[in-house]
Amino acid sequence: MKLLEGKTALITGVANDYSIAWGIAKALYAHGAELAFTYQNERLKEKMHGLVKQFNPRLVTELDVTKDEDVARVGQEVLQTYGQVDIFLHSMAFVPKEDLHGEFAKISRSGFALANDISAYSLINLTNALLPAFEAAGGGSIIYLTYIGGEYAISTYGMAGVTKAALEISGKYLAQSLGERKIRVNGISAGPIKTLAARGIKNFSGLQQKAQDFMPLKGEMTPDDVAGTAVFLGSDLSKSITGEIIHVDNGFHCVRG
Ligand code: 0WD
Repeated sequence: MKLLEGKTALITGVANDYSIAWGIAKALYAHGAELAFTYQNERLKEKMHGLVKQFNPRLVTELDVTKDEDVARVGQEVLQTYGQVDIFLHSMAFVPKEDLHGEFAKISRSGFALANDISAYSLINLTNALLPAFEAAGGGSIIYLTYIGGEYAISTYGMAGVTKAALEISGKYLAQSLGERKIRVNGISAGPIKTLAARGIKNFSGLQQKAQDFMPLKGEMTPDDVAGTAVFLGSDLSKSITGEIIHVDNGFHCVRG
């Protein structure tokens, strides 16, 4: 039996077919989920429609999480199109370059606010917009992507780590407040994976190599390596797990050299 048969998943954060969200979308679909997609802006519209055609999605819609009207509209569109939602994948992040690469003490007020708005607050406001659709399903599973730089200071990750700490604790408070409605909220803390967002991080290859040297399980990680955990968290196999963060990082989190 397919683990996600009869479930509908909203996938955010596909920028291209290197995105972690893309690897997860493929796996959710293979396990029987029906998919809906968002893309960040008009510029990506045509490319996204071409990319996701293979999943026959009924909804492919624009979503800039800094716009309240986009967030509210997506919640309504999901409910109108599918009548419910069972899985929401949050796979988005942004930090202005100057606040990612500069000296940490020099992070700007506006950069701090924007980075947290896009990377962390979006989990809260999108969840809120999707509540009617989750309620129609009688519960569901929210899955977000995070990184160990939210737990420890990792050089070159800086402000992005601050947003991950905010995202992770937001996930736990959401888990607490939505538990009665059978909505679960869990994070996947992924190891370094070469994507568009990763390329924005200074010396990402160096960081990736350093992590790989320490990882108990060897080898470069890909989105497909993360996808199985998303299938598990989206499925009823994990029905008693919420407020959790699973490290899918070849074991990097458990070693200190
Ligand atoms: O090593 C990595 N790649 C890791 C990534 C390790 C651990 C965690 N993560 C996290 C990221 O922080 C992010 O939360 O995984 C998530 C997905 O990241 P990704 O797959 O590495 O990156 P990417 O393919 O670039 O997708 C992120 C997307 C954006 O792409 P851009 O073009 O900015 O690189 O986030 C989306 C956008 O599609 N995004 C937005 N979506 C809606 N509204 C917005 C926005 N304002 N800003 C960015």
